[in-house]
Amino acid sequence: MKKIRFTLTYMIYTMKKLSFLQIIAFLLLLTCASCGTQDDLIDQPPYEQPEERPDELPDELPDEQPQPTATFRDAPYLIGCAVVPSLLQNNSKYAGVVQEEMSSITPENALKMGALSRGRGSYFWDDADYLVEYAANNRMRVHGHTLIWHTDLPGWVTGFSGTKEEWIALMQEYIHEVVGRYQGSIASWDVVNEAFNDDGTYRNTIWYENIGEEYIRLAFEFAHEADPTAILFYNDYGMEYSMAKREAICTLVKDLREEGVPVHGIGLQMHIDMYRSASDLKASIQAAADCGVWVHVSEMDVACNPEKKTDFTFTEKIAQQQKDSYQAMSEALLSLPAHQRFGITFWGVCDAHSWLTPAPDAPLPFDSNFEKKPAYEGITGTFDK
Ligand code: 9MR
Repeated sequence: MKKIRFTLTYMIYTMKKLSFLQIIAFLLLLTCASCGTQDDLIDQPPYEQPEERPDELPDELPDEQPQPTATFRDAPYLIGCAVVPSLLQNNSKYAGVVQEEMSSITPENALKMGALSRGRGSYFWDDADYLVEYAANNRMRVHGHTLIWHTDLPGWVTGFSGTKEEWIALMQEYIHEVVGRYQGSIASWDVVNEAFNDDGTYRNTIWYENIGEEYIRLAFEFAHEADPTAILFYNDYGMEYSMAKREAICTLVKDLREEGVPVHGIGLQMHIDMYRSASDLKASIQAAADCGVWVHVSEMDVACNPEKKTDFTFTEKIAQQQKDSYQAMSEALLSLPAHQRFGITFWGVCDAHSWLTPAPDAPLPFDSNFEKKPAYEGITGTFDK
């Protein structure tokens, strides 16, 4: 009682010493402090009783947590595949694998002249537009395949007759239209595809016949004019088995670059079979890299039934051999400086949709049910080596 009386006397004494405004401020402060306390209580999570702790630790500690397994998206280079718009649109498993695993796509056919060009100045863009938009929505790179090739040409081109200058104008117009349309959204192009025979001589294509070997240089220049930011590739198969072709491609690329022609990369298609030696793969990748350009393994698949036997079975032994080929390829790419690894593109999403599998075969890292094959691990197993 004595204590309360003392406190009241002290408060009255203090208040007498304060101005009116100071008293109001003091009272406001008291009110706010009490509001804060109530809010804090409301916000507090419900109290939880701590679980009872065992007095002793169990005799055996649980095993280490399993490490998450690497996926294609963890690769130290971009992994992609060739895609078909109708399958992306209508097959959810197909779309699922592309979305979960791929960082890059190449339209398998939608950007070929035969698919795009309906007549001079007339184009069918729908499929290519769809893929470019799909890639943008899924944050994937698009690699454009292919501008100048000897096959898959529209009838109006194979039937065209004109002077060399008219052929050059036709080619220029086409490259400007296509590359220009996708400027900034298609990162890279196979500008010229398969210009050499296996013996290293020029393939006698409609372009070579009508323009001469100069058509290659011109195609790169036209593509660069249409999109100066695009990475431009010479793309071909066979560098792993033909020394003559390897030599011809490397000489072409080095010569063009010395002349200042914008050639930025070599695409090695790599349609190989499981009997191809790891040293062949490595040597061809290294030869391309020695040209000082980007290296793209651009259409890889590993045929397991190159003899096209009708009674082919994909045994465990074959699966292992195929795995070794994919592993060797990834190791070869990883042996290059990072700034030269453009990536690996598989030619299809799964075995069922490969260009090879009208015949019995199993060339890709995903089987026909979109399940991962040993080949998948062959690749992911190289990532942290
Ligand atoms: O896989 C492609 C197939 O669907 C087409 O019918 C064919 C003709 O356009 O081209 C296939 O892809 C080829 C690629 O464009 C160039 N390198 C060889 C590929 C397999 O033939």
